[in-house]
Amino acid sequence: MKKKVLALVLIVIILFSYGCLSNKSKFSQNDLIYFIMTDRFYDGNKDNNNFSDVDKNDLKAFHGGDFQGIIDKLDYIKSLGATAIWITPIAKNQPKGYHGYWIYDFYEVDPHLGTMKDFKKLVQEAHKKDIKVILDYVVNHTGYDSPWLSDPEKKDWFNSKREITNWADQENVENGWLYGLPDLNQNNAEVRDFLIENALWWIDETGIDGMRLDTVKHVPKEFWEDFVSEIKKKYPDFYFLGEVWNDNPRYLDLYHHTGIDGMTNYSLYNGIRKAFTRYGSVTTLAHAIEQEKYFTSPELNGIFIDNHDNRRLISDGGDYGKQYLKQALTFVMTYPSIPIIYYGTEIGMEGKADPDNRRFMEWDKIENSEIFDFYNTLVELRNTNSALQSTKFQLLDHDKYFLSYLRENDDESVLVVLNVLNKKKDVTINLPSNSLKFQDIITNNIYSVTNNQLSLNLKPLDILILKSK
Ligand SMILES: [Ca+2]
Ligand SMILES: [Ca+2]
Repeated sequence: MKKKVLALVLIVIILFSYGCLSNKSKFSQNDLIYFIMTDRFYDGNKDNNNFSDVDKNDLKAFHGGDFQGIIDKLDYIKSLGATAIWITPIAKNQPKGYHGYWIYDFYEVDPHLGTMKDFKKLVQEAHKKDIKVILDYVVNHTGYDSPWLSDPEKKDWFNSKREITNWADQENVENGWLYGLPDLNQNNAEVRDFLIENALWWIDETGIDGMRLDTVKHVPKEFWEDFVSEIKKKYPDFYFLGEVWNDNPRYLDLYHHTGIDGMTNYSLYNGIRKAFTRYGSVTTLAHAIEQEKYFTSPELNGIFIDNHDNRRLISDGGDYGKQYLKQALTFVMTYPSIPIIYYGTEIGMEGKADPDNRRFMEWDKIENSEIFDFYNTLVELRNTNSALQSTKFQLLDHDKYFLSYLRENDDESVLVVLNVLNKKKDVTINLPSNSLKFQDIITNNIYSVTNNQLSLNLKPLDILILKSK
C-alpha cells in the first residue's frame, strides 16, 4: 500500500514538473498555422450578408465569408496538416473593414462575420479537431472613424496627429500615424489598462490559444512587456506571434525579449522571395539562414511565403510561377520553424498587390491543382519523417543558383536540393552524414553516396527531396 502511495506521489510530482516545464508556450516547430482572412474564405451563413458594404465585385468591400464558413471547412484545414488557424481581427470594424484592422468597437464581434456565439462555437469545434485558434489583435490604432476621436474624455488616448515619415526613427515609427490611422497612446496608463483588459476579456470569453499581434514595431516595447506578462500571468502557455515587418533578425529579436514567443520571420521571407522568382538568387536566403543564430527561439517563429500584405509569390514568377511556388513550399515545409500557409497558397492562387492578394478562396480550383497535390506530398513527409521534427538544420553546399541542406536525427535524414536557375546544373554535395543511399520522395529514384559526396545532374528549376534509405 505504501509503495502504491509513493508511486502516486511520484507520478503527481513528475506530472507537475512537466506542466511547469511545458508552460512556456502551447506551440512548437511541429505546429503549422493556416492563415485565414475570414471574410474571404467561405460563406457558411447567407443570413449575415445583408449589409450595404457587402459587394462581391468590390475587393475593398465585404464578400460574405464568416465563422460558420471556417467551421464548415475545418476538415479541409485539418487535411492541410494545420494544427492551428490564425484569423484576421474579428472586433467590430467601421464600414468596409472586411480585413478587420479598422476597429470601431473593441468589445463587439463584427456582425458580418457572425456572432460571439458563432465564434465560440468555432473555437470549440476547432479544439475538437486538435486545431488551435490564434486571433489577430490590434493595439496600435483604431479605425479612421473611431467614436473615441470625438469623445472629450479620450482626448489623451491618441498620439498627436502626425504621419510616419521617417521610418529609420523609432520614435516616429512608434508614435506617428500609420497610413493616417489614429495612433493610440499606450504610454497613457488608461489606454494600456484598457487594451490589456480587453485582450484578457477575449481570451476569457472565447478560449483562444494565441494572438498574432499586429504592427508590433509601431508600439513601445515597454507596453509589450506589460501586455505579455499580464496575459501570461493568467495564461502561462498562451502563444504570441509578433508581426515585426523588418528583415534584420537582431531588430526582430529585441521584441522577443519583451516576452513575445515568436516573430513573423521577415528575414527568411525576404530570402525566400529573392530566391524563388524570376532571375532569382539564393544568396539572400543563405545569408538569412546563417543569421538565424541571432534569434533566441527561431523555432517559434512563423515562416511564410505569402500573406495579406504582399503579392503572392506565384504571381511574381511569370511562366515558372508554379515551379517557384513548389520550391518555396518545399523550403518552408522542411525548415525547423512554424510554417504559416496563407489561404489559397496551397492551391496556387494568384494575387498581385493588396487587395488583389485577398481574393475569395477559389474552392473550385482544388480538384485539378498540381500545387495542391505537391503540397499534400510535403504534408505527408512533414507528418511522418522524424528528422523534420528535430531542430537541427545544416546548410550544405550552395552557390548563387542552388541550395542544399540536410535535416537529420539519429534515425532518419532529409536532404533537399533546389536549383533556382532555369538551366541544367551539375553539382557535388558534401555530406556530413553516413547515409549511403537516398530515395527521391516523388520519383522514388535511388541516389548513392560515395566518399561522403553526392553528385547530381540537376534539371532546370529542379526540386530534389531525398530521404535516407
Ligand atoms: Ca456570410
Ligand atoms: Ca503607434
